[in-house]
Amino acid sequence: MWNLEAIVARAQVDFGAAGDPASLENAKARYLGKSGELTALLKTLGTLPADERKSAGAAINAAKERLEQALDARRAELAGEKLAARLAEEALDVTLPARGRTRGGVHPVMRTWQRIETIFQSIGFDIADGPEIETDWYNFTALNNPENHPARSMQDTFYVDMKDVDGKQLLLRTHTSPMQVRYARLHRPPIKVIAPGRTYRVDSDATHSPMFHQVEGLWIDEQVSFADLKGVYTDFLRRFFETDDLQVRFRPSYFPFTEPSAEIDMKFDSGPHKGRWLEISGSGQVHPDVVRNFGLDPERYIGFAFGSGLERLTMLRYGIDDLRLFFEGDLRFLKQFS
Ligand code: 2U9
Repeated sequence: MWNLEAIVARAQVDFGAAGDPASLENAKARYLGKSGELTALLKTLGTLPADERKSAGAAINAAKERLEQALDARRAELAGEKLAARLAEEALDVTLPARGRTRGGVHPVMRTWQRIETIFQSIGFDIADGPEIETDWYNFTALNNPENHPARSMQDTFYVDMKDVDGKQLLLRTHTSPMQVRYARLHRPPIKVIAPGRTYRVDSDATHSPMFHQVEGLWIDEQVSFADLKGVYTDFLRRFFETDDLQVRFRPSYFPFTEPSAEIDMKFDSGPHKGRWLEISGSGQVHPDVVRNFGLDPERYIGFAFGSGLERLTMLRYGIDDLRLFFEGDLRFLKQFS
C-alpha cells in the first residue's frame, strides 16, 4: 500500500517552510491540486480490487483531512505574523514628548485693521461694530441710495433668503456705512467714529474679491470742515505709511451719501511708489438727507466721511501686487508677516 504517513509528514514540513500565503498555496497544490500527489492517489482508487477500495479511500480522505488542518493552521500562523509585523512597523511611542503648539501670525489685512484702530483711537475716534447681515434701510435707503440704483440689484449684492419687518429682503452689507448709521442714531454729536469690517459684493476677478474689508470714518459736529477732514486723513496716511514724505489731494467725485464728494489721492515723495498719484480713498460732506436719517438737523450739524479699502492700504504698505494672495491661505505668503 501507499505510504500515506510519509506524504502527510512531507506536506507538513513543506507547509511549515512556506514563508508567505502564495508559497503556502503552491505547496498545497503539490498535494491537493488537480495533479497533486493525494489527488493522483484518489484517481487510482478505481484500479483497486473492490474489497480494498473502501479502506484505501477512507485512508486517503483521512490523510487529506490532516493536510487541510495543517494548511489552516499554517494560514492562521502566517496571518498572525503579518499582523505582528505591521503592528511593530506602525507602533506609536505614546511616551514621546508632544510636538507642542506653533505660534500663529496676524493676517496682513488684520494688521492693517489693528494699525488703523490704534491711529484713530489716538486722536479721539471711537470704533463702531455692527452686523454683516443688514436690512435694506441701513445699507441703502438711509444712505440716500435711490430705489433703482444698480448696487441694489441681485447682480451686485448678495441677498439672504430672509425678510426684515418691512418685508424687504436681508442682504450682506455692501459697505461698512450701515455701522456708522447705527452708531450715529445712538450717539449725540460730536461724533467721531471709524467703522472697520468685512463687506460683500458680487464681484470676483484678479482685482476684486466677493468679500473684502473697508474702513470708513465719520465726524459730525457743529463746526467741522473739509480742512479738518483733510488734516485728519493726511495725518492718518503719514502715520500709517510711516513717512512724512507724502502729499494728499482731493479730486471732485460723486457718491449718493455725500455732497460734495471727493476722491482722495496720495503721492509719496520718496520710496518705491515715489512720484505717482495713487487713488486711496473716497470722502465727502455727509448729504443732508443722510444727516436727517440720524435724527439730526442738517442746518445745525455738518458731517464729514471717508472710506478706504483695507486690502488696498495693505498692498501699498507692503508692496503686494496680487489681491488674491490675501485669500488663499498660503503659509509661504502669510509667514512673511508674522
Ligand atoms: C455715512 C455717511 C457717509 C463713507 C465714504 C467713500 C466715500 C468711498 C470707497 C473707497 C474704497 C469704498 O472700499 S472702497 O471701494 N468709499 O469712496 N466712503 S465717503 O461715507 C459715509 C459713510 C457713512 C453714514
